[in-house]
Amino acid sequence: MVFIKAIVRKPNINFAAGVTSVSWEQKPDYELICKQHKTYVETLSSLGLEMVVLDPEPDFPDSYFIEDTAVMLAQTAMVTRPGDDSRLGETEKTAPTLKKFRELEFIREPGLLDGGDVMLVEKHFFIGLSKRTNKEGALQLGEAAGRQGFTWSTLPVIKALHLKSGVNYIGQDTLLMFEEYASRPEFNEYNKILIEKDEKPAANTLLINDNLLTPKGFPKTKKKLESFGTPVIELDISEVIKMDGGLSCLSLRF
Ligand code: CIR
Repeated sequence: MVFIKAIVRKPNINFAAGVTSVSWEQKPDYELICKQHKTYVETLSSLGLEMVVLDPEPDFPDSYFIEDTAVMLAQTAMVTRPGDDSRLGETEKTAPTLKKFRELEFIREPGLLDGGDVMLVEKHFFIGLSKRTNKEGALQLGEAAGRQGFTWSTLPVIKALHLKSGVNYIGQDTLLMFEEYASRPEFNEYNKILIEKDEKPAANTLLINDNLLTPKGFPKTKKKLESFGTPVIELDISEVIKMDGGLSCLSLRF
């Protein structure tokens, strides 16, 4: 799939007040995340994507994790209902921009869904059931996707916040994943590259127009990706990882 556009939101100065399970050695640094975010935007732009860069949202410290607020389908954008209360209002902030590109659909109560739980592999959506995404949310997204020519299925999220914290499609029928997913029957037909236990954040590697964006600082994963053959671009997202996020969370690509 070729991406031509991406929407991102800049982090706000209070971003460290967002939800996280990570215990920091050093508090997340605002100047540094701004620099890392800028490099991310420039990298996507250099890969041919037209970037829509939204302003920070002071009321929502996690709102630069814009991926969680919508799922881009073929004709519509599904506006989500994020599963953490503190993030529910973020969708209203994303919707006006999405409307410029797609008709909108909405996950309705009691559905909950975070975009981070949604992995598209060619024409199939894997939807993770997690603390943030429930069956009703998955069903509503699946039915909308089904109307637009996609297939879909659900699976439980293992040992992480979101599905894509632990498994991502890197092209050529191959998934990069935590060991815990390797025996899942859903993934039987795919080639697998496994993430070592001490490199978990590297599972959130992002395929963009025949390049793999991977977080900096995970040499074993980098080596495996380099042998895979697709060009690898390392990005330093140390401050994003401190907030339980990764490369995919920072944009909506379409
Ligand atoms: C949260 O807990 O919601 C944020 N601090 C991290 C969200 C990461 N988003 C993603 O994986 N799509």
